[in-house]
Amino acid sequence: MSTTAHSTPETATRSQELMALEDQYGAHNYHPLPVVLARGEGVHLWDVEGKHYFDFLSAYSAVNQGHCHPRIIGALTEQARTLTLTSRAFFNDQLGAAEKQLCDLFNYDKALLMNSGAEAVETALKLARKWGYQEKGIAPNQARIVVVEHNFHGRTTGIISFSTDPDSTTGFGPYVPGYQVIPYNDLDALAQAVRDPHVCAFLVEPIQGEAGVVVPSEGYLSKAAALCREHNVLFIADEIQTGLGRTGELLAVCYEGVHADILVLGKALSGGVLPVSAVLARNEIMLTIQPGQHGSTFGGNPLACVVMRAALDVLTEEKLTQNARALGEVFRERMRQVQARRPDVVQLVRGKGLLNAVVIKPAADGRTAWDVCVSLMERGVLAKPTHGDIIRFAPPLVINEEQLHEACDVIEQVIMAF
Ligand code: IF1
Repeated sequence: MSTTAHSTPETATRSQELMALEDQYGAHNYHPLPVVLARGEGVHLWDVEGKHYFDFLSAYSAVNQGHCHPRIIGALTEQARTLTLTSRAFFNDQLGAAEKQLCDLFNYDKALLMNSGAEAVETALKLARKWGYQEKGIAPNQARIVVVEHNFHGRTTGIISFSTDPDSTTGFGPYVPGYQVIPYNDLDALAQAVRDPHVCAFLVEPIQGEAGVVVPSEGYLSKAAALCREHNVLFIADEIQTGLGRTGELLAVCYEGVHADILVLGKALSGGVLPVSAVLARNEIMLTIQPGQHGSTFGGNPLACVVMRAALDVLTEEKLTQNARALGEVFRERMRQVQARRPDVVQLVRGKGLLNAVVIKPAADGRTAWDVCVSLMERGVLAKPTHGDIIRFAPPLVINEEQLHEACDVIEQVIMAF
């Protein structure tokens, strides 16, 4: 029982009451902006007091299809009345078709469905190691996987073992061995690392999301994939945040024609309706895992399968990738105009499609990107800073040009007044 009092003032708003509840009864593993959301539709969010916001985070790119998309919710409610979970001890009538739809859309032999993104990344790492031993002939327990600095692939103890962010690693050791960290966007470092015959895979985000929408040099991904092929190393693309239309291509690796050996998807795979993630690979890799060697209670459940199929249908039929490509250009042009007027505030603008970031120079009085985000929130635009000075802007891909300009007007007002 908590010993500290958590009373809220008599005139507390509903939002304040709800924030106090979380403060008293919830773990303090986040520091949210002080807004309590109650309803969402498309690009729109409303807080408990009914105030409207444009969502410019999309739950970190999990809501590419917009909040509560009617087609996805329809599929969810229909299946929820029918059959939600059987476990994989038995077959169900939705999994095969869902796996086929994934394999056809992304051009792979097989799919393995999990729940969270971290679980899918862990699955990819296990597949790579298994392949390393069985197909590449690496000595037992000697497999190594190359990763990059400032990576973000999830929060499990296995994944944070190769994080370079002290917030992700400090106090969570001992760490899982078998990883080598090299600089991002550095082909010489990769060329050197993959020469080690114990290396079975290279895991990389095509654009680093959490690091602050860090876009690598033109050609990095294709040359990295070529180096992996040359040294019989699996190229694992973590497209959990960059995939599913977010960057203006179906996958961010498509900009360079790269077909990853192992593709990892999550977040918007369900349109933000429930957790579903997937790992896709060719037979030679996927079949290194045999019955009983990997799984999850909810992995491949019929409810998630139906939701995923509707989310993918919405993505393709509503041409969200094309919209992200076009409106991303509009957004960056608007932000560059703001940068030109306030170069003392906007350090740079970067991104692809509707995954963008604006780097803010801290003000002389110490105000930071956080303060910009609080001002944006007060004016009805929700975005979140990362690493102090970077604001990620990632609206749902269903946003239209009029809504984009309306939100950009707010961003411009806030930055001009900063
Ligand atoms: C949080 C960050 C983003 C991801 C990539 C795997 C995962 C993620 C490229 C794991 C998840 C989420 C996690 C969430 C906030 C958000 C995030 F700030 F943490 F780093 F997007 F950048 N690969 N990213 O981005 O997927 O297990 O969460 O489903 O932990 O606060 P997950």
